[in-house]
Amino acid sequence: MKLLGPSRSPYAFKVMVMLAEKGITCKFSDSSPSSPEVTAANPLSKVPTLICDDGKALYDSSVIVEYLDGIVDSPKLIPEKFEERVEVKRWEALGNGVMDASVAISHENREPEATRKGPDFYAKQQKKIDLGLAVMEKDLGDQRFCHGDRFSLADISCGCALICIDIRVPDMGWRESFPALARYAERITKRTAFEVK
Ligand SMILES: N[C@@H](CCC(=O)N[C@@H](CS)C(=O)NCC(=O)O)C(=O)O
Repeated sequence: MKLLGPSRSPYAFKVMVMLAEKGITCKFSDSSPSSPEVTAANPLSKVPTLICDDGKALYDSSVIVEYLDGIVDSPKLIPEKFEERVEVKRWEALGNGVMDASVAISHENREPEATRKGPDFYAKQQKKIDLGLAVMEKDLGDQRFCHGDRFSLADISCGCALICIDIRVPDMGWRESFPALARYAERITKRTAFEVK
């Protein structure tokens, strides 16, 4: 198996954490979305793209993590029970949405100031992050893990989203407004799997 996509992509990083948590060996290629390797495998030219051992390409981090959880039984990071599965996937969507908004802001910040989109764009993305974190803060409460009593894809998604904000929007200062998430981030990012970067 080979994972295409630089670890600075938060979506690729999410897959790398999943690989590490599952103990799956995989080759990595620091390929950009427009590289020939990615465009040949993924019609959407996006990373992460996973090339499976049979040559099949999988894309979108959500599909890739589902695949990885399925090919190795333990530890199970996406619950099998329907309601729990949906709940964990909801956390995943929340994490991905916060990453989308953070990535959108950081991309815009790289544009020349004169051609940048206006304050409405920034306010819209910031609102997604603020409201997303507010739901995470409320749902996490004083639990040890995002869902249930053990580590799951919900934690990978939430942890990666919080790391993504720190990297992409470093001056956001979210920790004061979301103290439970701040404590959680401190704890969860100490897991070995989050040190794969
Ligand atoms: N929903 C996708 C998002 C992937 C994504 O947008 N990746 C960015 C890199 S961080 C990309 O490939 N951008 C190139 C493009 O959108 O053309 C996932 O979870 O994998």
